[in-house]
This record gives sequence, C-alpha cells and structure tokens, in this order.
Amino acid sequence: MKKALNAFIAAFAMLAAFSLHAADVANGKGTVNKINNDTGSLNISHEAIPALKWPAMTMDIKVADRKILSEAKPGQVISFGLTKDPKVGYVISHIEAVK
Ligand SMILES: [Cu+2]
Repeated sequence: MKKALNAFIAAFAMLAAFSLHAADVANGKGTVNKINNDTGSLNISHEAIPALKWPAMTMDIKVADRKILSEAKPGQVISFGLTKDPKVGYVISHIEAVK
C-alpha cells in the first residue's frame, strides 16, 4: 500500500515538474521592429509559439538583461528564448540572429 502511494506521489511530482517546465521556458522566432531603451523591451513581430499557445503577433517583450537591447538591431530576424518572470511575465532571456 505504501509502495503504491509512493509510486503515485513520484508520478505526480514528475507530471508537475514537466508541466512547470513546459510553461516556464519557450523559444520564438521573429523580426525586431524597435528597441525600447526606456521600457527595456523589444518590439517584435513573432511567429506563433505553440508551447505558450501564443498566435503570431506584434508585441513589446521585456528583456531579462539590458545587454540584450544592445545586441538587437531593427529589421533583424532573430530566434529568442523566453523565461517566465513571476512579476513581469515572459521576458526575453537571449536572442540570436537568424541568417
Ligand atoms: Cu506575442
């Protein structure tokens, strides 16, 4: 009985860890429209991000670190990582130019 309970708890913990991971990080691809130094964000027209159930759209996304702002160039196509900040929501963790 105790063994079955432990197996149940382990399975539940694995499921919880998996769903947390799936929702907390994601990757996207899009075009940088504008660098907003005042708000610490990039305006990006991004493709759909299925992991977050986000459709394609144009939006401002805050960066996790301001050095990302200096890496970005308007008109550049980038792939980017998103992480979930408990206060701000999804923020860009890194960007990479797509050739
Ligand atoms: Cu969006």
